Amino acid sequence: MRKILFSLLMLAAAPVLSAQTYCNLLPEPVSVAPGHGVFVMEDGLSICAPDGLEFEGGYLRERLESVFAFEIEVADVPYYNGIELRLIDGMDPESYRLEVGEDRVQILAPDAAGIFYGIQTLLQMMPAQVYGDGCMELTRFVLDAVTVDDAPRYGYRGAMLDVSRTFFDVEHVLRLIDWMAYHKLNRFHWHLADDNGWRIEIRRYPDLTRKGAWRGDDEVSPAAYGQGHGRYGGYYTQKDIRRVVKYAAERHIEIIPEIDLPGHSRSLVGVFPEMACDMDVPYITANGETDNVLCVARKENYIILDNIFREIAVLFPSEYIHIGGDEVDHTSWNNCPHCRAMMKEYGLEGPENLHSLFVYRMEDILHRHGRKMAGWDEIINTDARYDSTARVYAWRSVESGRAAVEKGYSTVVQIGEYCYLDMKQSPAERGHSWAGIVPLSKTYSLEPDEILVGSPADSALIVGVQAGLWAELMAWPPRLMEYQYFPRLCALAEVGWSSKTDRDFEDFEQRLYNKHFSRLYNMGIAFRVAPPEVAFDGQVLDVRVPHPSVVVRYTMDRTAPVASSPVCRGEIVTDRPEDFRFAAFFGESLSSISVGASNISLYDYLEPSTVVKANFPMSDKYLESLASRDGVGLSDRTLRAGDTLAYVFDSPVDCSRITFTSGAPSSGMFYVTDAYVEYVTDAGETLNAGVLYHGELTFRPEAPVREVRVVMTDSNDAYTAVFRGLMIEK
Ligand code: TNX
Repeated sequence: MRKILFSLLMLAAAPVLSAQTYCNLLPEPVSVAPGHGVFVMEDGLSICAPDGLEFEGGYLRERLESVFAFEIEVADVPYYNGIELRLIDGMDPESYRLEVGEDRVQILAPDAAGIFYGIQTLLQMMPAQVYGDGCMELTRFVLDAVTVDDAPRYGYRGAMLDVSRTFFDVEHVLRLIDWMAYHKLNRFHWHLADDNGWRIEIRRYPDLTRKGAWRGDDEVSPAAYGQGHGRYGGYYTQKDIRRVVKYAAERHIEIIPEIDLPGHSRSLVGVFPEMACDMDVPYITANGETDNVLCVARKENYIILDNIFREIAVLFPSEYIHIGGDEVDHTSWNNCPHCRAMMKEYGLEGPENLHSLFVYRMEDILHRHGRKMAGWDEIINTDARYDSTARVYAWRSVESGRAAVEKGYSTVVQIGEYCYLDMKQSPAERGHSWAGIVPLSKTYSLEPDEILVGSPADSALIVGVQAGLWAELMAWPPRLMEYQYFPRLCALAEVGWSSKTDRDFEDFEQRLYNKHFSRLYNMGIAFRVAPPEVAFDGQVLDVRVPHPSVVVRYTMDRTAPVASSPVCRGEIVTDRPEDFRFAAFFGESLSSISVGASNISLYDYLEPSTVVKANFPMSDKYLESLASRDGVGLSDRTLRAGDTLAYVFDSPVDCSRITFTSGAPSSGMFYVTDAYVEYVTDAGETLNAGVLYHGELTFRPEAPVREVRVVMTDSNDAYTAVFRGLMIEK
């Protein structure tokens, strides 16, 4: 009896186990037709992989062997009770049919890519541990009979990674490629050079990586984004690059390399200053960089670039090479005698046209190396017409994407408000926000035809979609890269693969919770877990637990919940709702940000009358602003040791906690890197409150406070530092 009760309970508690093995596929396939019976995987299971599919056969075996206790043979003839991979004619590229029958599994496709995607779908029918490194030791697994017919919507399904602002080593990149492959993505756009680091070895110019790949006090480029005073950086040798290109190609992913020119070229100009314009008018770009624009008129520049791209073209077999072309500050061209003369000579109206001229020349160089050119959407800012094969990556806005399509260019959609995974996922999380908050639902809602296309004919110009991860903020906290990519990259993968009519956000979210999160977990990805929704109704804290696979934990002292905090099962009756904090946990290691009830104010702040003083240059308007809690103040120069900012209160303030934070309000960039905080008590004593950690410090004063001082111990790593008003809790 007990036994029966127990198994009934188990059934009730584990609905996922009883679901059909072909449910919860992601991206959603074109069609899934349930069959009759089951296919039993047990000892003796074999894989048939004929000529040309050796890699695919071995790949499938390796994954399956991570869940089974027995070994699996790969042969080139089909066996009874086997999985057969077979190439057939007459299907669309990258499509496949996966048939699970009672006595065999077949994957049919016109090409190895299609076979590979069929394998991915089959893996999704297995226990999620199939993505792990093998401790399950199953002796048997039963697949439900089914036929999946599937094909991608777009031929270009990409992910972009900026490895310049934050360097990710080869192992990181290989892991990302695996994760992409699991999602049927097929293009990796590798942003290899930007202001903050040159990441690819060029044999002809060893200084590019010897010097240009490193930042720090004695390097060609100063540190950035709070990386501190140590030597920071890294690069890929050509051997590394070959390894990554091969690894990706085996997984049917083409790599498109990018060298960002003629702006965003600080790492290049740092190594070869003569490549910049011949002038010394200072400028600061949209990204806060200086001296990062190449001179268009200097002939030798094109020889150097030609030599660089010759090596790049040898390393990367991709159809396209990306030359960047975004966000060029025009100050240097407007002031450089050679650029001005060039504008005159060619009858160019302004610097935009000089930009187009530069892009023409790059296109020419790439053509000479047998490649087509791709660039960010600024390359079509003028009426310039590049070769009909040029490809535009739309990023700035829907309008700029529309312009690319209207001008007839093959277009990749990486529009910020949908596809920039460096944007915050909610207001309280780390990230940029210039393109808005980009939650999962926003990425999922991308429908390129609807936003970009005037006529049905234009639709063919949209070659696909891509998620981009810019890396200014990726160095900290650890694994933020994974948090930003996932699960938003899953959403983008479905946008790229599944037809419009097969897509539904709620259904997608259910598939994530039902199964895909545990797949990601087994892949070893530190993905983002959404925080619970909490509201207070006057007596009860009502906590919405998003799904049974997630556990919500709480604290009653305003600290962030940890894995040992008590579990919350719905409602909590309390008269101190502001003290509660909640977080959602997935598995043993992942948790959401911590939140309180969203409809009450969680903190009781004091707003004492304050005067702010600085012994370094800061304008009066900023000093005044800093006297209030939401104030912001920028220093007029890079900070130095000994610089001090003081918040002086009119009368001593009795409070429980004081928080100093720094950095731009949305992104946290330009924070105060090296400083400690001290405060003066009403008795006139000066006490040390501690050193800043990533630009922040919270302390509990021992006595009423007259003054709080932030004292710099070293220089920060930008042309400015951003201070913020104090948060003083009652
Ligand atoms: C704009 S996207 C940039 C990047 C920044 C990014 C930050 C693009 C072509 N340029 O340089 O990293 O914004 O979101």
